[in-house]
Amino acid sequence: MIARRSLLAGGAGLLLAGCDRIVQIPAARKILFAGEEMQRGLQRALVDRAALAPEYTVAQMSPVFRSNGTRDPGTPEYGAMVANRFADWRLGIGGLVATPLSLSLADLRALPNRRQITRHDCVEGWSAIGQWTGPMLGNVLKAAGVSERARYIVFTCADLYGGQPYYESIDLIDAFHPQTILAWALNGRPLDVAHGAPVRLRVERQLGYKHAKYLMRIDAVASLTGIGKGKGGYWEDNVDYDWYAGI
Ligand SMILES: Nc1nc2c(c(=O)[nH]1)N[C@H]1C(S)=C(S)[C@@H](COP(=O)(O)O)O[C@H]1N2
Ligand SMILES: [Mo]
Repeated sequence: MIARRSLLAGGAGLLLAGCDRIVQIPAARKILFAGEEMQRGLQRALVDRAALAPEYTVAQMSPVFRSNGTRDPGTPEYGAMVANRFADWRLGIGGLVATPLSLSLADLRALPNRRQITRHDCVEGWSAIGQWTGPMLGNVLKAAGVSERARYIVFTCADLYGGQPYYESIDLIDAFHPQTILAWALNGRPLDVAHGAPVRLRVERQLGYKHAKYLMRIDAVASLTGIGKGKGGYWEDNVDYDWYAGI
C-alpha cells in the first residue's frame, strides 16, 4: 500500500523516470527484488545441503567411540551371521531401481572406498570423532540405476524394535552426498557388532539416529507412506524426532 501510494504520489514524472528511479524507492525495491532474494535463499539452502561436514585429523580421533541404541541385534539370524563372519550376509538394493542388487561384504570392500574422520553427534548429547571407511552410497545407487520417480532412500536394519526392524530414510541429496558412505570399518578395523556390523550408513550432515546400523536392505521409494507409520524412521514415527536432522 505504502509503496503504491508513494509511486503514485510522484505522478507521471516519476513513472516516466524509468526503472532506475523506481528502484531507488526502498519499498519498491523490496517488492521488485523479493523474487531474486527468494531465489538467492533457495540457492544458499541447496549449496548448504551439498557442503561437506568437517573432517578431522587422526590426532583428533576420540580414544573411545561409544555405541548407542542397539549394541547387538541379538536375533538367531544375526547371531548366525556373526558366527560365520558375515560370509552369507547380503545387502539388498531394490525398490525403484533398474537393476536390483545383492551385494556381499567382499563386493562392497572391492568398490572404491572413501575414508573420512568425522564427528558423530547424537541427540542424547554426546559426540565422538572416528574414522569411517566404505564406498559412497551414491556409487552403489548409480550401479542399481535409481528411477526418476524415486524421492527417498530407505534403510532396513537387522535389529528389531518392538518386533520390527529399525529403519531410517534420507532424500536423494543426502544419498548422493560424497560423504554418505556404506561404512564397513571404524578406526581402521572391520565394524564391530556394537557399531553396526557388518555395514552401517554414515550420513555425515545428519544427526546420529539417521546413521542406520546393521544394514540389510536399501530401497528407493517415491514416498514414505507405508514405511513404518509414514514419517520415515523409527524415532520419527515413535518419538517425534525430526525426519530432517541436518547439522
Ligand atoms: N539399526 C540401528 N541403527 C542405529 C541405532 C539403532 O538403535 N539401531 N541407533 C542410532 C543412534 S540414536 C545413534 S546415536 C547411532 C549410534 O551409533 P554407534 O553405536 O556406532 O555409536 O546409531 C544410530 N543407528
Ligand atoms: Mo543417537
